[in-house]
Amino acid sequence: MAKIIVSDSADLVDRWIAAIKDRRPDIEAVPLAELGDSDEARASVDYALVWQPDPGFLASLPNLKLIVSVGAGLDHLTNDPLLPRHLPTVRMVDPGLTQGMSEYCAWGVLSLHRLFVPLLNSQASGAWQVVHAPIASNTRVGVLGFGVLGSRAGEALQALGFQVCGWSRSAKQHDSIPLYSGDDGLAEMLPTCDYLVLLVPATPDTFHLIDADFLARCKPGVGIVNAGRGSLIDDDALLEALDSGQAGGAVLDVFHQEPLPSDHPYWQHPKVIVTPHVAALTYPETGGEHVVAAINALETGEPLPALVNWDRGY
Ligand code: NDP
Ligand code: OXD
Repeated sequence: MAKIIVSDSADLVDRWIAAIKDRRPDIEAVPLAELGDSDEARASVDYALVWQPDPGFLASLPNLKLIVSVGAGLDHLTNDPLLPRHLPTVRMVDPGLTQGMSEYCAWGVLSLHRLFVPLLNSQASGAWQVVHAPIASNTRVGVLGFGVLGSRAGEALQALGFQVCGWSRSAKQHDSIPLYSGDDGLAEMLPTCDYLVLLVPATPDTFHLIDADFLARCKPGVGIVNAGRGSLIDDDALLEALDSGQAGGAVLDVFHQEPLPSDHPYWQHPKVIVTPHVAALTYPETGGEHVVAAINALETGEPLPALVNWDRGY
């Protein structure tokens, strides 16, 4: 019997095991915590469904054939210098995660657009302070990273009435959303956007994508929603842009260091909303379909869904 080990937060492990057993009762799904340390136990593992595995753990499984990331992001794996990159690895694609991300991005853009922070401050001081938001149809949102999550978030924002455009690494097309790619595409798109939603993955190419030069090329007062990864933003540059007015506000879910240190200026900044990496979660009940699809594809020699290409970093 093939075996998959499951490592995720304690409250989710049993739900993953049920989700896998429902679809493939012939696979033994075991919590990582119950695997044991013997060579025999490690040799019995065929597949691994993991979130933040201990460095070196995956490399210690001699018969491992497939790694499935619990998250859409991969930095929890690439932090491991011994990650067995020769093995097929698949990113998470989960309708529940995608829906959550669309909700978060819509909420983040609306929070900035509808001046939610000043309104809350007015309430706190008991002030009846009327503020007016610009018309959404005259407001352009650029989604940086137009993959599984970015494309759905862009469509949700478009459904709310915003003009939406997207940016990706490779040139792509969408029926109703103009798309840009590469450095030239970014240069063309940036000055036209009132808000930017960040949904590119953390790779060497995207490290500090949002730096002083990038921010200077944006429309003055640009609002930033970062649901991708903290490494995308040079924090000093963003803080400077927020203080000078070049950036109008930021909704930030992900940070270089998590939890965000208690003395970080973002916490108290009057133009920043901080959320604790909660933009979107993977749900075993819906994500289980993807895990089993990946195993089925591996076993039957079909192309794997959401297979990671380590040469491009995601
Ligand atoms: P995908 O791989 O489907 O999409 C990534 C997108 O980013 C693609 O459009 C890709 O371009 C683009 N991209 C990658 N590198 C570059 C680059 N150098 N320049 C321009 N575009 C680039 O990933 P997902 O949509 O599934 O996930 C995106 C990210 O969201 C994850 O990596 C993770 O960091 C984050 N995330 C955050 C969560 C949270 O709770 N905060 C929850 C889940 C995910 P192309 O289309 O050409 O490949
Ligand atoms: C993910 C995340 O990558 O939750 O899925 O951040």
